[in-house]
Amino acid sequence: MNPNAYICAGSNIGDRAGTLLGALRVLHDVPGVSVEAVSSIYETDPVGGVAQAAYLNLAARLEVATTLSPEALLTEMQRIERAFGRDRAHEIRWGPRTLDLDLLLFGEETRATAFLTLPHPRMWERAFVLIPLREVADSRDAWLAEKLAAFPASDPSVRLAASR
Ligand code: A4P
Ligand code: MG
Repeated sequence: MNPNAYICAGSNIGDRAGTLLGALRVLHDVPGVSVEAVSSIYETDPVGGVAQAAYLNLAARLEVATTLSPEALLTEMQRIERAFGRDRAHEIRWGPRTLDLDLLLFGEETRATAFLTLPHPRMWERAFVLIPLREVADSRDAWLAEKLAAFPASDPSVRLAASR
């Protein structure tokens, strides 16, 4: 069976919602990737200590062909970030960006390289990731739903902006 991958998308510059939804359309067109579920869009307070505008964030569940590696998927995600105007050379860590695509989980794969760490090392600390992720967790990934249920279902820093 094809593995599920989970991603988080964020934007705090420009047409934030248009960017997030546009990025998902492009991702769905990547061979071997099917966007199966998309969460509501949330407006979220910036995390990371850099003063900047509020983000819009969402989470999505992808079904990924077994021929596509986690590294290949992240490479496609970074290509999409660039296509939506992301310029890593001129930005600060945790600072504002048109589009950030983070790979949270890829089946049961684990990685610990600079290019790719799986599961995403900061996901369990971030309400802006966990609250949308609850909406798209597959019953097939029972461990995930169980783990997410241990976190608060709401947080004042994560506000519903557009229901799915
Ligand atoms: N990388 C390693 N593992 C992964 C992974 N699982 N998913 C590498 C994505 N990338 C991964 O990422 C830096 C490097 O991480 C890349 O070279 C990639 O190969 P980046 O996207 O270039 O830089 P970044 O996003 O500024 O850094 P970082 O550390 O990934 O930050 P985060 O954790 O993505 O946080 N506040 C709100 N409310 N909403 C947000 O969406 N996002 C951030 C960025 C900060 N504050 C936020 C939000
Ligand atoms: Mg990132």
